[in-house]
Amino acid sequence: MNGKQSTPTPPAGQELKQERAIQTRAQVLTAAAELLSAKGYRNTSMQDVADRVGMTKGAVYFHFRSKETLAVAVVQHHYGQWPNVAEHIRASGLGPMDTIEELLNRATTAFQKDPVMQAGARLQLERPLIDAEVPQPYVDWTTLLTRLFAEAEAAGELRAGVTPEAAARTVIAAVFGMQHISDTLTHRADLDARWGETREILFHSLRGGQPSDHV
Ligand code: LUB
Repeated sequence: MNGKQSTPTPPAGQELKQERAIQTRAQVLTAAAELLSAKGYRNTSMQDVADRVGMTKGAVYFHFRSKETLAVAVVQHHYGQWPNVAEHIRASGLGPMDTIEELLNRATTAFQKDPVMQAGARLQLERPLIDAEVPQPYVDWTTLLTRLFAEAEAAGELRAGVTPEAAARTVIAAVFGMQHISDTLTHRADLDARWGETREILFHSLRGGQPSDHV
């Protein structure tokens, strides 16, 4: 900061209004994610979103100028939260490899409980239907995990001969495939069990160096 005040402080009333607008936008996003994850892109209308959130269609359009924009925002949000979650876990004192495991535990829980995560996954499968620039799938997660695996390597936690990039790509392939198969076959009812076995096999082959106190 250079000490120069670049944005004048808005009057209190205006701040409140902005705060409410942010909250409303988040409510619309959540309602849209619930509908999109359950019914898919084609069968969800802006009117459905408005009805679910108890607003007029015009009010929804004020926050998202099209269904395409809303779908893209849901997908962006589905990726956007994870770097912060990773940082939070890392800051809690876990080492890099344990951080990766915990991050994926949380992603698995999100696949079961978070409509934004579920909608994001569904929208990526439906991306040919969406006439907008939907973020490229897999790349954000691969970037995030590559960074964490590089830290694991530096800490001597990554098995010798495994590169951070290959580890990241392999983990994302496994986790994406695992949750997709679980969704297709059981609507993710068996996701905990499938993640448990995937995690054991993956991390057994990824962890290296001297045995740590990890159990
Ligand atoms: C993640 C999905 C669903 C990967 O990265 C992605 O694009 C993902 C949808 O494409 O899960 C696993 C964390």
